[in-house]
Amino acid sequence: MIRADLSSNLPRSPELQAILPSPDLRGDCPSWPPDVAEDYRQRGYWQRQTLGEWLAHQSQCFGTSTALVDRDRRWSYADLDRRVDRLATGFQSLGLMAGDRVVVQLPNSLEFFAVFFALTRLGALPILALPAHRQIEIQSFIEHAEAIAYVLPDRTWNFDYRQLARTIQTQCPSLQHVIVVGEAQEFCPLDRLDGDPKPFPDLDPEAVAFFQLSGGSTGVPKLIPRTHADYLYSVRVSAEICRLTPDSTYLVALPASHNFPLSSPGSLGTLAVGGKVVLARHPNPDEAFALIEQERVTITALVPPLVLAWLEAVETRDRDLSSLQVLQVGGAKLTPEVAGRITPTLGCQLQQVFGMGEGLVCYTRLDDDEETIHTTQGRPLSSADEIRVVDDDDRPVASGEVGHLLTRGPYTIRGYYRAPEQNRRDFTIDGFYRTGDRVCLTPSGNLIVEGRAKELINRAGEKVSAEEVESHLLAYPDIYNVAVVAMPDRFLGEGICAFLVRNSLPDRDIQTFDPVEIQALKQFLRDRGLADYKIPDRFEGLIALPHTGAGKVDKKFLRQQLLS
Ligand code: OOB
Repeated sequence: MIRADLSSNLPRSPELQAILPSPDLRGDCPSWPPDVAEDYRQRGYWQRQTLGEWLAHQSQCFGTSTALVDRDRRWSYADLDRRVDRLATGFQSLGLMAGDRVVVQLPNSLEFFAVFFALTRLGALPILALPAHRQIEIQSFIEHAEAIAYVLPDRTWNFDYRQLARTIQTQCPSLQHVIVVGEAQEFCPLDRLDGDPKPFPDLDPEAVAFFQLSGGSTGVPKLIPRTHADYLYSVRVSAEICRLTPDSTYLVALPASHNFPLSSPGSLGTLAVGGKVVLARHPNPDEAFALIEQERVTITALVPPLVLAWLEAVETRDRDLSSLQVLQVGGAKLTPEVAGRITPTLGCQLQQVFGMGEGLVCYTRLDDDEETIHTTQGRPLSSADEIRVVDDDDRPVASGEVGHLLTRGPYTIRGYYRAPEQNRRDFTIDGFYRTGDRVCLTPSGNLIVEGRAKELINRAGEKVSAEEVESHLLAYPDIYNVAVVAMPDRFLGEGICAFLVRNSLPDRDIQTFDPVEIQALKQFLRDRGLADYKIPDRFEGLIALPHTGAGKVDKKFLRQQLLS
C-alpha cells in the first residue's frame, strides 16, 4: 500500500477536490457551441456518464465474465473495476488530482487498461503516447501539457524506458512523478499504488477525459482532447455497427492506446457489450495467430501492411483461424486487390475503417455488397456526422468529384489543446475539422480516400510529419538543405525518403550516400530521440533542391524522381 509520504507533492484532499469547481480546460480546449451541445444531449448522443462510471456499470452487468486476457493473466470485469478503484486511490495518495495531465506510454497489457481507467476515474487526464515514441515526442507532450506524471514500462527486449525517463526528468521541470510498470529502480513502482477506495471527485461527463495524439503535419505535437461523453458515444455506436455481442472476442494487435483499436469499436467497444479483449504484445502472425486459435478471437483490426504479412503467413502456419469473423482494416489506404484476397485467404469478412484521432470514423457495413467493401472506406458511423467535400476555396465540389474532406459532429473535436494558431488553420469558422484527406463521395454515400493534401507521410498507418524529420536532419553536420517526401512502398504503403544537399560538395558526380554515412545519419536521428518509425527509409543526395516557380521546394518533382 502506498502512503502520502511517497509523494513529492503535498497531499491534496479528495473531499476538498469534490467541492471545488471541475478543472476548467475550456480556455485550452475549444468546445462545441452551447446550442449544438444541447442538441447532442437532447438526441441522446451525449449521456450523463463518465468513463469511470461506465466501467463500474459494466462491472455490475458482467462481473465474472472475462474482460481482459494478457498472456496467462485474465481479469474479469469485476477484477478490472476493483483494480482501477485501488489504483485510482494510489494515484490520489501521490497527489494526483482532477485536471492533472499524465503521459501514459504502456504496451498492450492489463496495466494499460488499469492506468487509463484509474486516471480517468480520478479526473486526471492521460495523454496516450505510443510505445514507439522516444525523447522528442515524450518531452514535447510533457512540456506542451505541463504534465506532472509519466507512466512507462521498465524495458522491452531492446529498449530501456527508465533510461528515457531519466533524460526526460532532467529536461522537464513540470514532471513530478515517474511511475514504472515492472522493475522500477529509483522510480515509483506501479504495484505500490494501492489503497482502499474513498469517494472520487464528481466529474462532468462533458469535460475532457484524456488526450489522443494527432499525426500533425508540423513538428508541433497536437493533443486531441476527447470528452467522456463524446468518446463513449462513438464506442457505443461502433460496437453496434460491428455487431459485437457478449460472445465477441477482440484481439488488440495494434497499439492499445491508438484510437482505432481503442474505440473503433476496439477494446472499449468490446467491453461495452460484455465481450472479451485479448492483448497481443506484437501484431506479428506468430503471436497473433496463436492467440486467435487459443482464445477463439472473432474480430481484430490491422493496418494494410500487416494484412499483407498475415496473408503471406497463412500458407506456412498451421493455426486454426476459423473463429475469426471480421478483419477490420484502416489507418491507411487498402488497395482493392489486397481487399479481394482477405476473405478467400483468411476465411473472414473484411470491414474497411477510415477514421482519425480527432473524431470521425467511417465503416463499411457488414451487409454492404462486395464492391462497396473492397473499393470504399465506408460511411460515417453517425447520421449526425456532417461531411463536406470542398475545393481549395471551401466551395462544395460537384458530386463524385475529389475534394478536401471537412467534418463536424458529436464526437469530432472543435480544436486541439493549447493550439490557437493551429486551430485557426485546421478548423473552419463554423467548426468543421479540415481532415487533410482528399476524398470522393460515391452516390451511395460512401467515401473513397484518394490521397492527402497535408504534408504528412502515412508510413504503415503511422503518421510522420515531413517538416519534423527535416528539422532534425538539418541539425546534422555537413547537411545544408533537405526535403523529406513520401515514396511509394509495396509493403509500407508509403516510405520516407530524405533528399539531402551537403554543405561541402566533394565531387559534383558523387552525391550518393554510402552505407556507412546512412548508418551515421540514422544513428544521429535516434540519438536526438526521434521515434524509429520517423527515420527515413531512403537517403538521396542532390546538388541543390529543385524549386517551383513560386520559390517553394518542388516536392512533387522530387516524388516523381522516385517513380522513374
Ligand atoms: C487512424 O487515426 P489517425 O489519427 O492515426 O490517422 C488519421 C488519418 C486520416 O486522416 C487518414 O489520412 C488516414 O489516417 N487514414 C486512412 C484510413 N484510415 C485512416 N487513409 C486511407 N484509408 C483508411 N482506411 O488512422 C484511425 C482512427 C480510427 C479508426 C481507424 C483509423
